[in-house]
Amino acid sequence: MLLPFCLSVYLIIFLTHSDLAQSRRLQQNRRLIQHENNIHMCRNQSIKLGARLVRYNKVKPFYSILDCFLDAVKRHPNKVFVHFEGREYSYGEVDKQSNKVARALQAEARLKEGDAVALFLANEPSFMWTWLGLAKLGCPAALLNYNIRSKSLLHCFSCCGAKVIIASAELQDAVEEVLPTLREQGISVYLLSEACSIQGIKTLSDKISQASDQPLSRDLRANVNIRSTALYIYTSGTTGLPKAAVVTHERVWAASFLQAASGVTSEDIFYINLPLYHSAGFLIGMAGAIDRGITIILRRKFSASQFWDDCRKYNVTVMQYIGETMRYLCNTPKKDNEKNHRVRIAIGNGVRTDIWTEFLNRFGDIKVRELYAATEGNIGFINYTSKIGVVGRVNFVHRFFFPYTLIKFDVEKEEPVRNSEGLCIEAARGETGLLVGRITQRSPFVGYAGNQQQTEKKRLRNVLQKGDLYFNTGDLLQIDHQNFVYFQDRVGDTFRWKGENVATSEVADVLTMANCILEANVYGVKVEGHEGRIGMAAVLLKEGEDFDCSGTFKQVVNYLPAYARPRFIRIQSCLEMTGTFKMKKVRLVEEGFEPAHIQDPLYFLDTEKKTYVPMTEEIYRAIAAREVKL
Ligand SMILES: *[C@@H]1O[C@H](CO)[C@@H](O)[C@H](O)[C@H]1NC(C)=O
Ligand SMILES: *[C@@H]1O[C@H](CO)[C@@H](O)[C@H](O)[C@H]1NC(C)=O
Ligand SMILES: CC(=O)N[C@H]1CO[C@H](CO)[C@@H](O)[C@@H]1O
Repeated sequence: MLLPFCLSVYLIIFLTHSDLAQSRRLQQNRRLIQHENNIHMCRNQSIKLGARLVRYNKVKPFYSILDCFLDAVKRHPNKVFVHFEGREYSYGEVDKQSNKVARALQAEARLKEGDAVALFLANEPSFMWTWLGLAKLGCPAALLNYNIRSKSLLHCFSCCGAKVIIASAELQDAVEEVLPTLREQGISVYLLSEACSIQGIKTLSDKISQASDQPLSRDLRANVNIRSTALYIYTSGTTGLPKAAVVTHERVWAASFLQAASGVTSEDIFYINLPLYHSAGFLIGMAGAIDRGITIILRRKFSASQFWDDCRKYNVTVMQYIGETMRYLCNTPKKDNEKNHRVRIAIGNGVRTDIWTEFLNRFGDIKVRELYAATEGNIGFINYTSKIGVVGRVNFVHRFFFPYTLIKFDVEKEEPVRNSEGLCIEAARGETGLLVGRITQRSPFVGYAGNQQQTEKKRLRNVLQKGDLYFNTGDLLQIDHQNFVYFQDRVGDTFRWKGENVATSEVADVLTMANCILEANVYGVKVEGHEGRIGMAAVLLKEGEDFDCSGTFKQVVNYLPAYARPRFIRIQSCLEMTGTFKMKKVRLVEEGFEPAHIQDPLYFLDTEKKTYVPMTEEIYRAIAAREVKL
């Protein structure tokens, strides 16, 4: 009998074993019994986690992830909390450091409970203790992506309503660029540095080092409860600039339980190489590690060549991944010792079936916990099956508690198919459909901070009945005859490259600011041997203008992070529209960037020459042969 358990209102865990029995019928009984035990353990574990969340919903005073950290500090002050660039920081040290941060900010910025503070920080331990310090003051933190600049940075900053921004010293230039606007708005700008000669930027490190490390009173955060906003995490929705998803304390708990649900114990050592500004790194990685009371190995950024050496050096037992991670690891040259490590669990999402198989063949018996969830979404799946390529398994009990469905989607028109009554049509078994989750009391959609319009856009009405309301995930999935769920693609106006989601309209806005471009249609195209899709644009030039290779390059590089830049630009004499005046993308996406197949003038963003250059067969071949770094 298969039993699903609801871990929380947002995350559902699927436990299943029948596929194992099917696919490995020939395996010995012993192995099967072992597996049955695992299933029971998982099931027991998820009952326990579900019960914990129910308890946290009631207990007074509210028990937050910060309280959990403080308990871990009491239990093992000398245990290493984080290893970073050759230094280790114990639970006790990080706690004291966060007290100092909280006291410095209290004195300097006069922060009080509920004030949002924007963090513009690199992946380093100061990210962790600055956030903990803010939590001690009852202040929600907005986690800004450190790759964003100028207009995007200002936009992200302003949508969380913060009056204070704290930046890493290495990001000083990016802050300086937007400083005049910040000052106009009366924002206090702090740099984690001892000195700074720029007027309007205050230093914080000196104040932190002078502050007392004594614990702060719990009264400072007396009003924080499970429904309070803990964080703002930015997501690239379907349109426009990034949006700040409101992350409540309840959601922090739900996400941090994923480690426990994946079988991580207090003995494990967790490797974080994903950015802490995303929910994967911050919530599943760091908050999850706090929940388990374990040691984190933190890296500034992912490095495929260092990966296994780090794992061996620090005895890493649990790794986190996104689809790209596994592909990059599989692309490294084969070595004799590559099965020699202690990694036993991998938690993440987005790995493709072929890569998943290759990864296991090369790096040994690692339990892959593939999950599907959106930061702001109201449903999620985690793979508890042994079926490669599957993100989860569904059944009727789950659908009863968390009603969702896959509906037929017209990729050409980029909208759900509706029948004569104006209702959506459910996709058949084995057919790809758009995943939508009904918005209910139990599975709410909190929405985006300060952006009612975007929140509304993610809502889909009249789906199966007149007047009903669903959350539109923007993801195409497939459910097969055995109830296994497969991720297919992402629809709408985003593409995903290097693990980041990019809103095409944001890129288009930047392109049309270039002098020569009148209109731009931005989309992502597949590149052989890479995860996701790389940015490409079809553009219409202004009357009488030629394409300005270097001007457009400057525009793109000044305003967009590397992963969002259109690497290919195709000049068209008119941009094709749909009946509802949306730009048509489907054919452009299919046509890709092969010069032999495209009559329009085609350009390539050459990072070495620092300009767009005409796209040639030679460049095309070099990309295919991976001689050009994308
Ligand atoms: C799960 O819980 C049941 C009873 O609640 C217990 O009998 C069983 O041994 C547990 N299984 C594991 C693997 O912990
Ligand atoms: C890793 O484990 C080995 C053997 O148990 C131990 O000697 C070593 O100190 C550990 N390394 C770290 C960084 O904890
Ligand atoms: C819990 C569980 O069985 N998870 C599985 C998810 O899929 C991978 C790929 O085969 C398995 O290795 C995991 O065991």
